[in-house]
Amino acid sequence: MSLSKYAGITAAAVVAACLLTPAIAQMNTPSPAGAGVYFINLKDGDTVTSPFKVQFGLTGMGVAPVGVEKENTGHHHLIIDATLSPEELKAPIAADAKHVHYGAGQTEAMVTLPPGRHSLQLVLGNWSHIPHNPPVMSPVITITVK
Ligand SMILES: [Cu+2]
Repeated sequence: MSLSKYAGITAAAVVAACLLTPAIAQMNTPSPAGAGVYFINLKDGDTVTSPFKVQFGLTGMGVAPVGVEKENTGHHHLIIDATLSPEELKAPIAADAKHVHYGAGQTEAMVTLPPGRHSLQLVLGNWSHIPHNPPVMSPVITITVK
């Protein structure tokens, strides 16, 4: 009777939902061709005194604060002594001492680090902290803090 028909429709709907889920999960915000982030005032091999200023450069996109969902925008993240795995590039960026968010839309910051060598990388994140697709990342640079 109609129960089996209903169950059949439900099963089809569940299968469809399962097939759609991976596609939705991979749909992070697209970035336009040619978009890039870079360190304006630091280059690989520089020596600095802590605290030091870091200026975030961005081409081909704009800066928007956290929560503002606007095409071709994002906010800066400074990744310190870490890198993001392919999986991490598809999820909200962690928030800790190695993953610093500039969610108010800052384009520069004062950074305090202990003496020694440190790697730095800029990664743009969308309104919900998820890197774009393809990710907008600077090269990793290594600096020495005196
Ligand atoms: Cu963020």
